[in-house]
This record gives sequence, C-alpha cells and structure tokens, in this order.
Amino acid sequence: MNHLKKALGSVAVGTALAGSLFSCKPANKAEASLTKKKNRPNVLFIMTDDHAYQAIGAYGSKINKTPNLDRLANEGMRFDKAYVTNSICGPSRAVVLTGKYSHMNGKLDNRIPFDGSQQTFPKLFQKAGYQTAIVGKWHLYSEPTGFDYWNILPGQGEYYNPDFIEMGERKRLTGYCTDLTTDIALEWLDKKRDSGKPFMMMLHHKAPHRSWQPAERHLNLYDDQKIPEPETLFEDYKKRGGASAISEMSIVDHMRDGHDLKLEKKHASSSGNKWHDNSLERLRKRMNEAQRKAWENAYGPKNEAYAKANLKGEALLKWKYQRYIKDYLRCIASVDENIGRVLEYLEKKGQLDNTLIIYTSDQGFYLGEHGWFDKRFMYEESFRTPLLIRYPKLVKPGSVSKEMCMNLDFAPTMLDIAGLDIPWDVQGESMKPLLANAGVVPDSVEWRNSMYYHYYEFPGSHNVSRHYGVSDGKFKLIRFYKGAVSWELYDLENDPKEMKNLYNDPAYAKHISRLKKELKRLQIKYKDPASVGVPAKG
Ligand code: SGN
Ligand code: CA
Repeated sequence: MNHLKKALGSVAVGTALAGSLFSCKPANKAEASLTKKKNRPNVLFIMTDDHAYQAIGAYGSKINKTPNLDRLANEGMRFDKAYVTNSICGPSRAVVLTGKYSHMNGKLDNRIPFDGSQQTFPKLFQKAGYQTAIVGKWHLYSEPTGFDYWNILPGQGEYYNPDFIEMGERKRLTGYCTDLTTDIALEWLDKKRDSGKPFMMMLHHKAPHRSWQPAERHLNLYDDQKIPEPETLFEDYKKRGGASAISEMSIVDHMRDGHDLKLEKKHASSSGNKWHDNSLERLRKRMNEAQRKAWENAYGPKNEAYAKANLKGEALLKWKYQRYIKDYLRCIASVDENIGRVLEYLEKKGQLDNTLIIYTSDQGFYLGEHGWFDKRFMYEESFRTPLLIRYPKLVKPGSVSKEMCMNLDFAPTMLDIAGLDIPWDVQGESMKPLLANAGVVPDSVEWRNSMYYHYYEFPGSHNVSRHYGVSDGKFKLIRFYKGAVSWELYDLENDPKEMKNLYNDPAYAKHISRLKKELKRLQIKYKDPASVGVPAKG
C-alpha cells in the first residue's frame, strides 16, 4: 500500500515535470537512462543543532534576522508542519540516515552507538555513483559509513579551536567551529571531490547547541537591544505537575552560571545555584590569547554590571533570559553568514539550481517558552523542526507547505528526487509530490493525517520522562510511561501554547478514545514494540 502510494506519487510528479525538465524526449531506453544520469541533481543536506523555528526570519521570528536562510525560503519552500520522531540529537540523525524510527534503527538515545552496518541513504547514493561526504557534527559514536569523505567533530564538538576527525585522523584546528565546518565543506566541494560525479553532502553544524559560545565577531551583537520575551517565560512549570514538574530545563533554576551564563565564580548568580563547573576555565585553556581577550572585553563589563545589580526573582529570570537568548542568537548569526557563503559558492560555480538544498535542525528548542531551554518533550517547540527546501526545478519559489512532514521523510525524499529507488523497508514518505505541487498533497497521493512520536532518554540529562504520543494537528495525546507516569491531552487549535492538559476533562472523552486508537494503529504500522506493551530498552 505504502509503495503503491509512492509509485502513484512519482507518476503524478513525473507527468507534471515531463514538459519542464526533460523537454527533448530521449529516443531509446539507454539514452533515457543516460539523460536521467546527466540530470541527476546534487544534494546538499544542511542540518544545525537545536535551531528553533522561532529564530528564523522566514518563520516570522520576532527576535532575529536570518537573511541567508530566508533566501532559501524565498527561493524554495518553507514547511510549517515539519516534525521529528524523537526530539534529541543522535536519534534524530539516525532517523535521517535510515528513514526509520528509533526502535527500528536501534539508536534510541544519545548514549547508544549507531549501528553503521545497516542500510542508510548515503550508502544508496554512493552505490548509485554519487560522491558522498559528511562534514561537522556527527555524534553517533560509530565511524561514519557510506561516505567517500568524512571530517567530523568528536562527540558534541567545541566552538573554539575544535578538533576534527578527518577520515580517522584527529587534528585540532584554529578558529570558530561554524566557520571551520564551512571551510572544510567548501574545500571538499572545490578541490577534493570527483567533479565528474554528482555529490551528496551532509553539512552539519554544531551551532547553536548549548553552551552557546558566539564567534569573536558576534560577541557584542545585540548588546544594546532587549530581545522580546516569549509570553510563557514566567509560567511556573512546577504548577503544571506531571512530567513538566520533574523536568530540569528551567532557565532560572537549571542553567549553570559559568557554563551557560558565562558568569565568573565571583559573579555567581544570586538564585541559589551552587558554583559547580569549570567550563570557563576549560574554554580559556582552549582559546588563544586574542580569543581570550575578545571574550574578556565582551563579557567582563557586562558581568560587572550584573554583579552590581544584585537581581532577584523576576528580574533575575529576565536577565538570564537575555544572556541566554543573545548568545544563542549570536551563534545563529554565524550559521546564517556561513550558509550565505555556501550559496554564493554554488552560485559562482553554476551549481545552485542543480542542487537540492535542504535546511533543517536535528529538532526544535525552547527559547524561554514555559520558562525553558532544551528539547525532548513532544510539545510543539521541540517536536517541530525548521525545514526549508530549495530546488527550483521542482519547487515554486516562496511556497509554503502546511502538510505534516517528518524527519523520517528526508531520506526517501532525497532518494526520490535523485531518481533512486526507495527501499521497501524505509518508513518515511517521499515529499517529492508535495514539493512538485506547491506544498499541497496531489489528489493521486495519500498522505499522513497524524504523526507518531517516541522519546526514550530517561533517566537522563534534563529528566524528561519517557513518552510516546500522537498528534493529528488538532489534538495531541501524550503518554508518559516512565518517570512521571501520566497522560496529557492538548487542544492545539484553541490552546496552541499547550498550557491546559484536558485529559481529565470528561468533555474530551471521545477525542481521547479516538486518539488512543490512532496511537495504537501507528505503533503497529511502524512496528514499535510499545504496541504490545514492551517499549525498546535504552
Ligand atoms: C548535552 C547538554 C544538554 C543536552 C544534551 C543533548 N548539556 O549533554 O543540555 O540536552 O547535550 O543535546 S551540556 O552542558 O553538556 O551542553 S543533543 O542536541 O546533543 O541531543
Ligand atoms: Ca540537538
């Protein structure tokens, strides 16, 4: 059924494109396959780490500008309902590579190493004659497989003078991670690849991951501005009860003074946080003299002013939010500039319009909503992820899709657009029909009406209870089954900020029973052992 659906989708798109893409009809089969080969697009998959859609101009950001990402949206398609299956780094990367849920690819949480012997989409591109590469964050612990070239950050990587592992060889580079990652990618594109073949490159930035260390040139960006606060910044998450109450991702309570807020020991926050890290000390050791000076000049006077102000209560939270969000946005400024460099390069080489460019993040992030940072929960800010796709041969510039898409769909979409077969066991759907039809599902194609989510890393950092759930875009039902065991139901249309759990309201009993059935249906469809009550072990 699934694959009949895909076939139908491809037929519809193929017909729509026949006139525009392949205007001179090839005479015979061999010639047709040659034409197909010649027309194979390059693929550039760009992924950042923890980049919230709330911090992208094209998504209506109230807090920053991202001209280069906006260019991708203006010249391509923006997806307003792009979601992840498991909102955390390593697992999300494994879903992208395999097009399969975590329980199928084995990467349930950040701690389990990825099994690189399994089928991945880079391997399929490589087999089909593409040159394949991955540069930047990897975070899967096993060595990359399926790549002709790889140059990755060990683990989470560092912002300043990071180590990179190039095809097994570890080297420390001088400079800022986002710039260096781009330098490496451009060098491979320009000098190191076989330019007789199309390329598939995964360009993965560490930024804007915690602890949000900006580049020297951005250390004073936003200094004279107050970044708008989200409406729910002052929500007392403890009052929500359940999984929220036991989580540890509050800006005021759980950010670390040195590591996150860049305060020196002598400036330690008045919130009662104990001084318990040596992150700044380690960072200084890593930096060179010029970097240390720039850092001191930027944070020194601001920290002195903070110490004098002796802030408490709401004022302290406001200060911490500003420190956090400004550093986070400064890291995004470097991402945006570097994406501009890549677009410029491809344009100069005449490859821009022949390259399928995907921009996304490994998940969304809380930018102070509910008083939080981090991700993991199935609530919208972290369940959703930004998704921009530019490929003018298929996509109408400036179009917007409101269809439910998932990171599960990225692999089949790339394979489909490159004209490669989608293996039967891939669980995602090709988004090509949507891309070719201004973001809307064509009549000939069936599309999902609901999405399944499953998060596993509990116990773990930030103490987010294990949960699975289903969303149909109107309602969301979540089952927290380990940690703070409970059910939650949200009415997404009337309560988009998910402030009121309706699970115990008898007026919603019908919705609950419908969604429970749908949850079960999806668990069976995706072969999640949770469907028989035994979720996989992390
Ligand atoms: C680190 C961070 C956490 C974060 C995880 C996972 N702490 O442990 O805040 O949730 O990574 O992030 S830190 O103090 O070490 O920065 S993920 O994006 O890699 O999944
Ligand atoms: Ca992440």
